[in-house]
Amino acid sequence: MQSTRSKLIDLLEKNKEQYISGQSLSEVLGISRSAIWKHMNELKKDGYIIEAKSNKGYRIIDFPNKLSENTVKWGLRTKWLGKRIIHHESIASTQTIAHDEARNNAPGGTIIIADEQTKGRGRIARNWDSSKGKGIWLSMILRPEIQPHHAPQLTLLTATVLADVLSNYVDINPKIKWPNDILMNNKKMAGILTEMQAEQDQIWYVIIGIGLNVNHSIDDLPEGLRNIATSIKMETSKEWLLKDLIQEILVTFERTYEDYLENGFSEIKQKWEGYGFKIGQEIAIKTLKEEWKAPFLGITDDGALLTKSSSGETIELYSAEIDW
Ligand code: BT5
Repeated sequence: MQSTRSKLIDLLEKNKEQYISGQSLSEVLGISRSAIWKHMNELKKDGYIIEAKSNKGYRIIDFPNKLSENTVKWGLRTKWLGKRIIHHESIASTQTIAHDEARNNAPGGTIIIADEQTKGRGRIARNWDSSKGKGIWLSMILRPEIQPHHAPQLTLLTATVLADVLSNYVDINPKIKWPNDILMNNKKMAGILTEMQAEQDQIWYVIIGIGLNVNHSIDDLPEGLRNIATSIKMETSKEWLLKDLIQEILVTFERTYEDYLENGFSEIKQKWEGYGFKIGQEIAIKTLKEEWKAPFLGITDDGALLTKSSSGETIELYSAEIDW
């Protein structure tokens, strides 16, 4: 259910051009005028700029460039994704909270975001640097009715969503490096971590974690990442509103995901290959048994990497060490 706070923000947003009186707010929301006044003070603490004029009422002037449940919800044009948002200023990892929430029956579409993660996670216990206020550190809970072995398709889907937002909204030309890195000029700008709880033929829930570097200058990155990572600001020379980018990601994700559930993976696959890093070019592959070079041909329906064996047959690789 929509909280009184977000209803209040909606009302103020819809009446942006004019003042709305305390009396009418209290009638519409069914709460006292002093309760309205308390909510207004809370919104100001969140960073909203609200003008209050004695015979006229309230008017919203500006919203904060600070994440909160309200700022992300304000103006969010999704049907179900992000209808419930849990925001933390500082947390070990949004993935951990998302797992706890999902186990406690949180609905699909629940979003966890944090300003900072102190133990952000990559794949196979690698770290994800998540410095305060600089990027989007977000996990979403999904409950798709798909076969568990199709879940890796969701990682590829998410990568195309991020690439679409970066191309269409930010206006840069990203590449997707198999399986889950978003690159700009050969440096990593975003990573995706998909985790799930499932039985043999049923998914209980999927958690998709997105880490996207947004307003980092080079000095905001740890030294070890400065040669291999980048941010939207480093590529565009300007600051971006995190809230706007999150909304773009959520809207694009919802549309793409619904389309995928209805029509399957083939469109995503095509799109992915359009963004694919080094498609058609030679890569160096290393398995436990051998090392060889072969062209990267594309991806399969279940997200495997399509290439040639050392003897020239087309093969699918699910995991291998690849030197790009
Ligand atoms: C990933 O892992 O790329 C998945 C990252 C997912 C992060 C999100 S943030 C929200 C949610 N909560 C979490 O705790 N995690 C998810 P992987 O492919 O394993 O890449 C990890 C490697 O990327 C590290 O070993 C570093 O080399 C590099 N790296 C770490 N932090 C980075 C950053 N901020 N930007 C670019 N590269 C980074």
